[in-house]
Amino acid sequence: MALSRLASSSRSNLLKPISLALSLRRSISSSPDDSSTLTIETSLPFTAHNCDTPSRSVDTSPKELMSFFRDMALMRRMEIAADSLYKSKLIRGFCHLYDGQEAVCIGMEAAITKKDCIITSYRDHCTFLGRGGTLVQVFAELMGRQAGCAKGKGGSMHFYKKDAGFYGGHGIVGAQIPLGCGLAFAQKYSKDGNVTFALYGDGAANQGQLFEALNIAALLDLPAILVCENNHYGMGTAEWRAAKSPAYYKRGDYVAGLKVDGMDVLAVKQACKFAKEYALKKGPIILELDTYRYHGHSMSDPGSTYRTRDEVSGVRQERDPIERVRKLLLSHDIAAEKELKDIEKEVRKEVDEAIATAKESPMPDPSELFTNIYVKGLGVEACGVDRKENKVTLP
Ligand SMILES: Cc1ncc(C[n+]2csc(CCOP(=O)(O)OP(=O)(O)O)c2C)c(N)n1
Ligand SMILES: [Mg+2]
Repeated sequence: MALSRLASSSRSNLLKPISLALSLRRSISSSPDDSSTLTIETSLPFTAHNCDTPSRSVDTSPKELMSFFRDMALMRRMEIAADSLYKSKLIRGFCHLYDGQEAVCIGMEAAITKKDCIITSYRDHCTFLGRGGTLVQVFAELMGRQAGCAKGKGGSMHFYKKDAGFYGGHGIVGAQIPLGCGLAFAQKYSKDGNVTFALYGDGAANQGQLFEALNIAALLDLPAILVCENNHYGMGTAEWRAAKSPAYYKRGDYVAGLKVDGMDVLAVKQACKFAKEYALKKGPIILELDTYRYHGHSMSDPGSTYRTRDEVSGVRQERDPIERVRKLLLSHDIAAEKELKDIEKEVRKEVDEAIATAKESPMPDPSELFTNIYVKGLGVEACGVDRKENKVTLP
């Protein structure tokens, strides 16, 4: 009974026709390397709370649209390959995949620089790639190898790339929100003109720490953009069962918010650009990005017990972020179908090669068990389980 209510109520909310994405400002014939400006209308209007709405007309170029297509296809393929590696037991432990949500990551990167910070949850593989991480670093980390971005010691949930402003990768639901506000505090303190995007899910949106962090961020006018990636489920719990008000963009009350179609990469780009400008002038803002995950919550969840297969295939058919860009490229004569298929083949090959390279990387040396744990020189003592054997003083 509950499941059928869930299936029918969420289906009607989740499906919005992809054809809406094709309401174009102008139609031109173009080439893939063309950097000239092309203006495209977002699929849906933005909905604002306590702030103006950005324009629905988004400036892009044929070149940018091609890169969106390629980058999202690469992320999709990477996550599907991670699924296979997990099933063949080459990846162990927790593993949360991002396929379906790619437009969030790609649209956000298109609006910001690597000096802006990003911090997110455990669903972090694509965010790392978007920040300039490599496929080999991703697969090596997932398989616990030395060449991984955290030397194979962090695994799926703890990707990190400080040199590109990526501060993880956090397994504790919601913990990244106050940490992200801390990053924004540092940015404000050093007056460096950059902002922090702290991403969290619709499940995390019900936690108290979000509101505590928002209060301080608003009091201090911190350049913090809190991004609720609303994929409509927290593990197997649908949003309507967990949230009295699922209007997450309004939940900051006195803090401005914007609701955005998170399956439309151009809408995400426009919203992130708007939010960055807003946050630098006025302080925190919430972006609610309406998105969807195709996989279950993690690899132990088939994702089919609390939602119907029809719901998943309906979103794929009507809102898929990659298909949306494919349609734009075709309708503007920027690329032919075959070129796009060739890109998908190239991407597949790139992923396979990266997996082969990652597999050659050795497992971490046992001595790595003692690195990156304590500050050097503290002389901390470690011992065996009986508290007597194997006592050593760590360097
Ligand atoms: C503090 C805490 N509580 C519970 C969990 C277990 N847990 C892991 S993910 C998750 C659901 C989070 O859902 P959401 O915030 O919507 O993010 P999504 O997985 O959909 O990206 C829960 C309850 C945890 N990791 N940390
Ligand atoms: Mg969720």
